[in-house]
Amino acid sequence: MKLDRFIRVAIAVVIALVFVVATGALLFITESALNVWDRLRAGPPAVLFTYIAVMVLLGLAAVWLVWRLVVKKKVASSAKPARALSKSDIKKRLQQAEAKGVNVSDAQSELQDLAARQATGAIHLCFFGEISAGKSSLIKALVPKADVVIDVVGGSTDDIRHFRWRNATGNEILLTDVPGTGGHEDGLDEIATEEAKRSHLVLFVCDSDLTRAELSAIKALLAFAKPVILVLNKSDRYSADEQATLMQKLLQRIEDLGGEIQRDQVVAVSAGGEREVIERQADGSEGTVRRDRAADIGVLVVAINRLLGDDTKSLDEQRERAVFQIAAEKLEVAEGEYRLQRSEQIIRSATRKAVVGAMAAVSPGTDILVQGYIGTTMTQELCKIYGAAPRDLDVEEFLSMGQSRVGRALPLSMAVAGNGLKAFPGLGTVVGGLAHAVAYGLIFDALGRSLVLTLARHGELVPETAAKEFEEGISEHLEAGVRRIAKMALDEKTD
Ligand SMILES: Nc1nc2c(ncn2[C@@H]2O[C@H](COP(=O)(O)OP(=O)(O)OP(=O)(O)O)[C@@H](O)[C@H]2O)c(=O)[nH]1
Ligand SMILES: [Mg+2]
Repeated sequence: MKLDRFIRVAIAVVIALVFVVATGALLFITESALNVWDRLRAGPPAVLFTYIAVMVLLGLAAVWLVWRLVVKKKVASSAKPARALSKSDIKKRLQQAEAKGVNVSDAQSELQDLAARQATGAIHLCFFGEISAGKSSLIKALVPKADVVIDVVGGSTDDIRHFRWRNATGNEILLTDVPGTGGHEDGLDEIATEEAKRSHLVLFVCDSDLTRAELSAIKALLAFAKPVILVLNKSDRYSADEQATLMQKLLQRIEDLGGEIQRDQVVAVSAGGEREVIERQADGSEGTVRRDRAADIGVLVVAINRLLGDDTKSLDEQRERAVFQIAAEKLEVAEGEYRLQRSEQIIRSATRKAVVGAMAAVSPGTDILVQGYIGTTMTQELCKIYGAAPRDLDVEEFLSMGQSRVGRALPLSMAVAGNGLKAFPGLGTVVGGLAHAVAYGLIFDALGRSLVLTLARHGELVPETAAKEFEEGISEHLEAGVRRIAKMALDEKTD
């Protein structure tokens, strides 16, 4: 209670003092201003106007400085542009990335492949769907000579094959057989999905109601503006009533997707395939023989012809845009790899400087550790790699937040460093200064890595988030970097 009263009195005294000082300052400023004003008015008008102009300029400069320092700069967004990419857009992006040193070969070969396909003028139809839906069988039904692999065991197609087919309208058509999705082999789903996106038209093959995975695959294709025909295969397995109910369900699901697939683009067929039948032989014995099942794919051919008959030019433009999008995605992956690689170099160089600095210092002070020149440079360079343009204040804030966590992290870092150095034989226990240097290096390394993680996630420097990441991930980062940084310190020592 007594203390409370004391604080109140102290605050009252401070308020009184502030009032007196503020009043005095106001009086002083007013008097000076009036004085200057009177003198200016008495003098020549040119001096008055020059004076006003200088004051206005100084005011504007101050506002501009405050704006630069305090108000957030717009961060260069890495988000994808909403509009479709044009040829010149994607070419420009490739050139810019290549100039930076990004490996653009994957994206580039996507465009080269497109050019080669465009030169032949062929229309690509891709049979896509889950394993064993009957994609290869459908191709065989359309092109009996096609040497596709058909098997009851799913996963029989494991690469991309094209088969020539001429339809009634005389279009040059290539039917593409791709691996089924949902199999066990890694990477095949991606190969199949990419090829489907490269085609003009996708025949999405299913053999029963659509699963959640199939629905999301169709959605992904529609997001690439792919024309899709939904093919219910193996309809011979269903009675007329069952088939009607199933078709009704499929049509409903397609409608729920937003009506981008017309009702006449959903067809029920039977590719045929083979079936095993038990036959009585001439000698009276029974044996199993394989017989071809008759195919019934007329409605599919009609649906294909209707779509192709429409306007192959706009199909071609749609396909081109889809491939540009694939190329842009590949470029983004390459840019991500490039950023990681460059960040690695920046962190390594900062860590090395921290280790060298700590070894050179007689008694290195932790206070200058993170907030010093090395920390600032590393933060700015990493931000630049991720297209973030942080305010100087944000960089300072992040580093000072990081610094405040260093105190707690240092003992742990020292312990990890000491342990790590034990892995190098011949050092014995005389590793005091060295352990310090490694511990400092580890902290820099952890700081850089947590910053990269948050930059990759948010695309900008959010000091609090990055500092939190540093605090939470520190023990993991320390353990991950210790051998590398201990070796770095030992190399420096022997140099
Ligand atoms: N009953 C019936 N079976 C079919 C039909 N079409 C294909 N099959 C059978 O379904 C199985 C799988 O056929 P595939 O053509 O190899 O299927 P796929 O989609 O190419 O399979 P993956 O390449 O492994 O993804 C085979 O045993 C075919 O005989 C059909 O219309 N009716
Ligand atoms: Mg197949």
